[in-house]
Amino acid sequence: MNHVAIIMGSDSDLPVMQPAAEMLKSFGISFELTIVSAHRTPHRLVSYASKAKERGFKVIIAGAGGAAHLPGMVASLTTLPVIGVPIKSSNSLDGWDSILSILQMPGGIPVATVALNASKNAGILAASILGAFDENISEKILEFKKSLTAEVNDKINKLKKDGWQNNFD
Ligand code: RP5
Repeated sequence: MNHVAIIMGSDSDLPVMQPAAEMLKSFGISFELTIVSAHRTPHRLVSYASKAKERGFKVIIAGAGGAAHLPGMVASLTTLPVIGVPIKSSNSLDGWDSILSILQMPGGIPVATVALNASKNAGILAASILGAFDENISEKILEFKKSLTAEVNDKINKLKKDGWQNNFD
């Protein structure tokens, strides 16, 4: 059974959405990835979102650019948590169109919106939601966070080696 659904408005969104898939893979979380367009396949959107829970998904990650109605519409049709990824696409002015379309939801229909093009964070957030009920996933997220700390520590040491003064450590 796939635990996470990754959907996007177009195949042109794939390069931006791929890091979400890679994060899920690294945590050993199963997912499916497909195109659902709010404007070009509205009936598919209704059908996909309405069936997502009965199909066994626990979280939906939805990415779209421009007038990005996909995440909000999906959230209106399911009780599953929906994570929205605003995408700076070919039809975006500067990305704000997509950010605001996904972020500024009316009261009652939340979409957990990550930063512009930040599908990596969407993958981690989806894992965190599943990790709240699964110790194995939670441990993998902890390891991932430790690796981030180790990376920064290496950079701190490199700065010191390069001669930058630091009286803290
Ligand atoms: C949005 O329009 C999609 O999510 C995509 O970001 C954008 C452009 O789509 P294409 O014209 O590349 O198919 O609905």
